[in-house]
Formats: sequence, structure tokens, C-alpha cells
Amino acid sequence: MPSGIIIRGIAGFYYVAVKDDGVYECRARGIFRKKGLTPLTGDRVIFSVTDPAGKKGNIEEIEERSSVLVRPAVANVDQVIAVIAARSPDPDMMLLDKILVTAEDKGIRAVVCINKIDLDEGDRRTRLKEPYTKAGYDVIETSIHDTEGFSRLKEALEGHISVFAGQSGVGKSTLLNRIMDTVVMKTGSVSEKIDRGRHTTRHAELMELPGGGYLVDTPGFSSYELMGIEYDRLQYLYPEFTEHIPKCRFTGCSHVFEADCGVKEAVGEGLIEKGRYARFTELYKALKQEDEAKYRKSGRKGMKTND
Ligand SMILES: Nc1nc2c(ncn2[C@@H]2O[C@H](COP(=O)(O)OP(=O)(O)OP(=O)(O)O)[C@@H](O)[C@H]2O)c(=O)[nH]1
Ligand SMILES: [Mg+2]
Ligand SMILES: [Zn+2]
Repeated sequence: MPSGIIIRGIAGFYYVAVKDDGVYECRARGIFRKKGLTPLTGDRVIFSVTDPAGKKGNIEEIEERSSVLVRPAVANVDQVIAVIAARSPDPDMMLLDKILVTAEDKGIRAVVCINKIDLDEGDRRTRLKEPYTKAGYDVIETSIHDTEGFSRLKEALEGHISVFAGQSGVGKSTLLNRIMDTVVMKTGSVSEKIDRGRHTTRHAELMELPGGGYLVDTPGFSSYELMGIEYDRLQYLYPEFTEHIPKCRFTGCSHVFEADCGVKEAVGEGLIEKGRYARFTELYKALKQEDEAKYRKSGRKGMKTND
């Protein structure tokens, strides 16, 4: 039976791309529903052909997923490109950190792309870039007028299943169109979008890249929740904290409330950027509060279970 990858799913139809054999329109058999399993864009599947001429089939099997993203709903993503703009819109650093934390949590490689560097007159992009290179992330600077950073971005995408994530208006679709060398995604100015109240919400779709690999464009987020992350695990999702955690005096140090904390010292010495750390403490407190509220509700105050 042929195998392929789901590049798009709409209303119970799954479009499966098969190497050198185009795209098959497939249904999922009832068996998946019984198992509570729904095929996702990005799934590698095995299917039976029901109509060779019409290129139709039935999905028989879904291969084990290496990752599952919720926003966008895509399986097997192995790289997140977190896009911010040097300017217009001003970068939402909390959103950026949440995207990176989510990627770390799922074991997905993350790259930071600073777009619209043509609008940066000062040294803003350098200041934006530094904390993230220090944390060990690849940072790629791009603009519609530039070719060097853009080539680096194209290279980084080759052979991966990547998603673009970031605020509305940072230029994700513009970058994607340029990579595909054709207009596949609508773009627009931030104000235009707000005026029309338009949300480019659409089904997640894998675009096959000319250089190999796939890319998913994601509509800009207006809010972004960290899902399924325990507050005491958050610290491990900041790569630049790792080497400093063993220096804390207290085992189980939260790096928020305690003294003699290796992470705080590293912040003081400029080894961890203040902003990243401040946002970490903010997220930590929010997650902790959420957790406490959850246990109050379930009447098991202070108790923790693995559910
Ligand atoms: N000056 C400048 N403008 C850019 C650049 N890249 C994109 N733009 C403009 O920024 C606006 C928004 O671009 P989009 O590609 O639609 O942004 P997006 O991230 O896809 O936005 P959403 O789909 O809403 O999430 C458009 O008017 C683009 O022309 C750039 O490098 N420099
Ligand atoms: Mg877009
Ligand atoms: Zn500590």
C-alpha cells in the first residue's frame, strides 16, 4: 500500500502527498474514530487506493508521531521558526518566549527570525538578538530587501517540517511567499487587518519547499497559552539556565523566591538576560497560581498528582 504525508485536512478529507505521485484525496476509516484518533496534517500515513484514476483512497494506518502541536494542529513538526519584527509591530517578547518554551517542551528545535530589519535604524535588532544567541538559539535576521539572511533562512528550512509562529503582521506569510517564489498566502498591513477584523484563520497546510521539506504558515496569535507545562518544570525549558541550576543552594530552588540562587546570580552577572529572567518569573507565578486554583477546585489543596 502506498504511503505519504497529510498536507491538508478539510471536513473529513485528508490530502495525502505521495512522493512522485501527486496528491490523493483520502477518507479516514471508522476504526480511527473508535480509537479516538483523528488524522492530523503532518501525519505520515499508509492508505489503500479506492479509485486510482480519481486519486482517492482510504487511510489505513497512521505512523507514530514525533511531535504534536496544538496551534497550529500539526503532527511531526521538527522545527519552529519564531518570527518577530524589529519594528512594526513592536516585538512581543513574552509571546516569543512562550513559543520557545513550547518548542523546548515538545523537544522541537527552535530558531528565532528577526524580520523587517530594514525598519531598524538603531541597534535594536542587536539588542533583540543577544539574549537568544546567548541562550543557544540560531537567530536569523531578514527583510524583504535582504538576500543574505533570507538564504540562511531557506537553508535552515531544508529537509525539516517547520512552522512559522509569531505575532500578526511580522511578515510570516511574506517570507513564505518569497520562499515558495509565488503568492500562496495572503499578506497585509497590520492596520488593514485590524480595520477589517480579518483573521487569516485557516486549516494548517504543509507547503512543500522547493529545497525539500515542508513549511506551515500560522495566523498571528492574539493570545497564547502554555499548555500542559507544570510550573516546576518551566525552568528546564530555558536552555541558558541549565548550567547555573546546580549552583543553587537549595535543592528544588524555584529561582524566584530563594536566596543563594545560581540562576539569579547569573542574571546579576549578565550571563542570563534580565528580560528573559523577568518573563520567566512572571510565567512561573502564573502557572503556579493556575495549578493552585486547579487543586483548590478539586479539593486536594497542596496535593500533586500525575494525571
Ligand atoms: N518594511 C518591511 N515590511 C515587511 C517586511 N516583511 C513583511 N512586511 C510587510 O508587513 C505586513 C504584514 O506582513 P504579513 O506577511 O501579512 O504578516 P504575517 O506575519 O503573515 O501576519 P498574520 O498573517 O496576520 O499573522 C505586510 O504589509 C508586508 O508587506 C519586511 O521585511 N520589511
Ligand atoms: Mg500571515
Ligand atoms: Zn535557583
